[in-house]
Amino acid sequence: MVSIAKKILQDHLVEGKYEVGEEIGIRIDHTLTQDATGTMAYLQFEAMGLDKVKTELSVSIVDHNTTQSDFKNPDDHRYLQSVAAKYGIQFSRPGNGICHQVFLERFATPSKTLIGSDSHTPTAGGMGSIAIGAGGLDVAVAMGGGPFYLKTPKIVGVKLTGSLPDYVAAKDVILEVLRRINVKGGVGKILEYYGPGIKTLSVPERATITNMGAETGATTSIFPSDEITKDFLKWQNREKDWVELPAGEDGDYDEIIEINLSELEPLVAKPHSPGKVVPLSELYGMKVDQVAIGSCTNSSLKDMLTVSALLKGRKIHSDTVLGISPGSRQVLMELAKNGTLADAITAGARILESACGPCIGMGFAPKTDAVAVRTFNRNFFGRTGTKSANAYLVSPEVAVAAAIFGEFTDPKKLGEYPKIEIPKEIEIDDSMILPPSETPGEVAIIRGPNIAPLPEFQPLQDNFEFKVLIKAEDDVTTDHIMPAGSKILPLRSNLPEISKHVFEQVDATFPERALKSKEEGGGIIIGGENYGQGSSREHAALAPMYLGIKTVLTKSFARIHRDNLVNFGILPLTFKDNADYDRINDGDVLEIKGARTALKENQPIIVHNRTQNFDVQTSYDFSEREREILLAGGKLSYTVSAS
Ligand code: MIC
Ligand code: SF4
Repeated sequence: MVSIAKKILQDHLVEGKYEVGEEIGIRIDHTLTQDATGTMAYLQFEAMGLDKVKTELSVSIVDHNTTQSDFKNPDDHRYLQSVAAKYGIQFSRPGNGICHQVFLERFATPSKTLIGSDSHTPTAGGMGSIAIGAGGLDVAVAMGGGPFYLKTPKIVGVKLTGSLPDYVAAKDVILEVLRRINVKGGVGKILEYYGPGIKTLSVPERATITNMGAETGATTSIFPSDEITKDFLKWQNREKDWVELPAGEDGDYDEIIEINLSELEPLVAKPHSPGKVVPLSELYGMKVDQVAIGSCTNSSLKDMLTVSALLKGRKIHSDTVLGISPGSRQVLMELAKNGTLADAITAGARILESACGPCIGMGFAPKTDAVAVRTFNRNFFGRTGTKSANAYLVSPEVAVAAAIFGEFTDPKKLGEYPKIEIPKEIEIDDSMILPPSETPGEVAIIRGPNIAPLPEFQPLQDNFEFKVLIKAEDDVTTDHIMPAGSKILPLRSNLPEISKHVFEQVDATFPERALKSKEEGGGIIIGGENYGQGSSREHAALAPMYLGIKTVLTKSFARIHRDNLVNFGILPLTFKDNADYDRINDGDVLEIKGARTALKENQPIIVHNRTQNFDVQTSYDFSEREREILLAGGKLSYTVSAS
């Protein structure tokens, strides 16, 4: 047998040889965008000049920018709605829910390939799709019928045995994976779950695990498609979408991780990394100021019913605030209809919109120096919207206990673990998902003043002379490079404006210094290990490009960010000898001679430090296609000129 992941990838192979580490091109069946990355993706799709998407299914979901403190968010929504109507895309309106939850409920299909302009696209892996997060431009190209390129990943089998004890949740499974392999351990790999333990997990629980698998740096994560998947699809009135994908066996994998579910205990990821996992018991007694429950990781009906059942008949602690965002309108509607929403409200929960909300700093920011306990997947520095806050990631069960007792404590104190009955039948109402127009020729694209045109892309220069503008440490996230939050996220369709916030949390003078050196030839960023981990936001490449950044030289890159840099014509190079990282200083002037020739001939690029007069040997692992993209000045120029 072969693993599920390998089978789906091979079935979709259109270019290259399936060999670990080699670049392959795969056919993409489904695409997903959310609004914060979607506006840029659709501007790029428009620039390709096509009449219609060429995928089986493309979905545009509005869930990130829903604060609407002025015209910017609603302008973007109208733009996205008009684009969807015109180009054959399903449009999930604001209020309908978080992209991954909505996609899982209404669209995800076993054995299909999906790419999404959001790093948590692997949520659909809980349904047996190969679901990969990518930059918006890659999604735009896939909508145009182009393949998606990736390095053939290793397939790691995650063997689950046993069953989860009471008060231990799916979230603890993925926290355990992170405890073992940390935030880089999944790079170049797909995590495929198998073993008898999977039969104890529902589709939403599987999706919690595949969703947060993104935090390991993995290409994606996937579960088999079995009777449990079939029942979920039936429940969603989509039984026809079911395809069986039998679980793999020990011999199918390049590596194996074994987890006995029965031995797990509640875990917590401490600030500021999802990889800083410790047993909850280590934190018992620590005061908790804020609890937020929701996000694409933990907002399914099962999660929400558990939360309501635990809150029932209790009141939250007077020093702790609690916010709950149900993952979708479908979930919210069920809670409202069966009355369990009232249990949460009575307990003192603030019910937030079915959207990303606090997960991406869009409202519900915690107080100064807060301990914020969240069921989310990321606790990067500054992401809550309050710089001094410390965010801890936990399961919904642990979150409720913290809200009730005002401190980290054993959730068993809440009494017997509630037995959750999921309603046999739920109301399926897709009226907030608008199908594309039947007369697309008549649809005009609506562009408000917040939608700025795309910048011009120049072919790669041969010679560079640039200043080191910042020396970043290990594990710098895209939230460091291009922060989100309620002030900055609305600027996603306006590059000149959003670029004023690059590296704001780390060094607020960066944009100004970068623009100055742009006039003198441009800048270079020096980075540590795993540079650009986290989000798929291509703005973390586009905005630095706009500020004149030509090259990023690091110890290593996170996958999506590296691809985004290539897509926008910024050279991502790595040190041949990491010791050179220490020799370069902020402000040094570096130069590269003959970059075009080197790339054309697939020869190494040497970076000369002019200030200190030494050479830095660098490496790259670009495929021929990527070298051509870089030479053309980015993927858009490359794609448009190729078509
Ligand atoms: C995130 O969780 O960081 C986001 C916001 O959903 C991002 C996408 C974005 O920055 O728009 C992601 O995960 O890719
Ligand atoms: Fe939205 Fe948070 Fe999920 Fe990103 S991680 S898609 S911001 S809920």
